[in-house]
Amino acid sequence: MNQEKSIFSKIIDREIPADIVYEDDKCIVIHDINPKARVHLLIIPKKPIDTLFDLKPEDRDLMGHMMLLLPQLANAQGLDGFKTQINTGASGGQEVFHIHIHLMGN
Ligand code: DGP
Repeated sequence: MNQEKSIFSKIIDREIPADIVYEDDKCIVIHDINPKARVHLLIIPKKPIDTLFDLKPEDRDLMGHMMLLLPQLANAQGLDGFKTQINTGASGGQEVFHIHIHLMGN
């Protein structure tokens, strides 16, 4: 695991500000600082997993939890459809090495 605290862990720990739309014991949801759609949310686990390549079998429930949140968040934002994206690895376009799901809708 990357030893340095990610920008998302700093947001989770309230060390830097973010526009938080949802939080529970497993994850936090914020507005992307550089939105690519009218609604662009990031669903971020509190557990600092670097990339999808680093997932362990014990992360199954956590990942399922985040997937189940997607339609709830979309409904709350008034979206009747949305796109999701998980960039993985530098060559996959990942910039922040702390797993997150992009939810984008217009
Ligand atoms: P990715 O390429 O999947 O790693 O996307 C990282 C996203 O995180 C990118 O769309 C911009 C967003 N982002 C980066 N830093 C911050 C930040 O400090 N606050 C917020 N809200 N979003 C950030």
